[in-house]
Amino acid sequence: MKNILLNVEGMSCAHCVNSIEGALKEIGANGKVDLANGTVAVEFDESKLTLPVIKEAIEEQGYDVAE
Ligand SMILES: [Cu+2]
Repeated sequence: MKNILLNVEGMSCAHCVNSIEGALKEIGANGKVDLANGTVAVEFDESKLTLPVIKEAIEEQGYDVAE
């Protein structure tokens, strides 16, 4: 498993947390949102997922992932 920390803009409440963590779960990743820091810790299997797929899942929910 690989762990990454993404800076995500636009997260402000529990709804955002659920949207993002739910979207990550759907693609098979384990996400943990930190609202105070504006970050999402993502744990995923590198043989099954790639970073672009993870970013897309978050962006599809309406949030911007910073490089
Ligand atoms: Cu929200």
